Amino acid sequence: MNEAIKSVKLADMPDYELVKSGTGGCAGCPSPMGLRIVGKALGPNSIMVMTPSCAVASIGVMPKSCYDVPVLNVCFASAGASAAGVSMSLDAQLKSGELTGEKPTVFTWVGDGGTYDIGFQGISAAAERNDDFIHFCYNNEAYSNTGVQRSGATPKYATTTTTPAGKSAQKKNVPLLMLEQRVAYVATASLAYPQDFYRKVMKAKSIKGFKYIELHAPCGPGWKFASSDTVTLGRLAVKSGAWLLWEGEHGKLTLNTPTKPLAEGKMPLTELEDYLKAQGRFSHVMKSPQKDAVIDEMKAEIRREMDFMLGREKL
Ligand SMILES: Cc1ncc(C[n+]2csc(CCOP(=O)(O)OP(=O)(O)O)c2C)c(N)n1
Ligand SMILES: [Mg+2]
Repeated sequence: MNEAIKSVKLADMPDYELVKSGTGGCAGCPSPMGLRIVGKALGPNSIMVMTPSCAVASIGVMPKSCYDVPVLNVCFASAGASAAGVSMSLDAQLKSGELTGEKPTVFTWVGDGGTYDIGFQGISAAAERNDDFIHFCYNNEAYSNTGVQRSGATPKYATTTTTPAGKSAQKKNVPLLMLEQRVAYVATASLAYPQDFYRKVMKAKSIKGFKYIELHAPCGPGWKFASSDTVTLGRLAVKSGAWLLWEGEHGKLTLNTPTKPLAEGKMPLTELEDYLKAQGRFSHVMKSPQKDAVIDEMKAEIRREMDFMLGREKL
């Protein structure tokens, strides 16, 4: 691990703003909130690759853009290939002398639909080739932009417009797949822990090769909570164990605070019910006669994942 990159206080982060005024995102949207931190860590010498998503739909009307860096907006399947191409072209230009100075940081900003489902093969292939860019998945656990359809990242029992009675399948775990692909760097992050997220972006910037960072991104309209509660939902997810914070380099896993003390039982978990009842997409569970059994099943799944990650950390 690159120990030189320590936690930075919010007040000590650079003033640079990647997201300008005029974003068309909903109030409380996690995407611009996350991108602001990304911009502070990466700075203006960056190039962003995006696929269809809320982050693209809220960019503004051409020729205006709310993003301060060059943006390449590509189709879903090609985020991995496009970012790899941009990065390789910059390498070639630096080699030929056409470009001088520091190589711009190439990064993608893609939703969970674009990462887990539609663009997965291109991202997995870039990871396997160890192409030099950061893939960010901002995971709002649904296809929010098109009206909140379920994705591979939607948790079991959550309602979406395509799972009106609650999703019946377990969610995928793409960060874990990336860990087992032994990519140069992989991390999970949360909007409620911006210093942890900033440090992880700084670390990814310092490493050459393929980096994957997944940001848990609570979506008010999709999950049905008030726009002022985005960070509260993010914090409840981490404290209840519904979202785990960890990072890995070349397959070596480290659990981060507070996930590690929570998993080890050194800190009490927040009741999962507090997380579930703070959002409308689980309201059918809270009203169901099977409520206790469903919540017990969810808690057992969290325990299983925590135990798995504690064991995996020792490898
Ligand atoms: C190949 C293809 N299929 C479907 C669409 C329609 N579409 C546009 S945005 C979107 C949802 C994307 O979901 P996600 O990547 O999670 O981003 P979010 O909307 O949640 O920000 C879909 C399905 C498309 N543009 N291209
Ligand atoms: Mg999404």
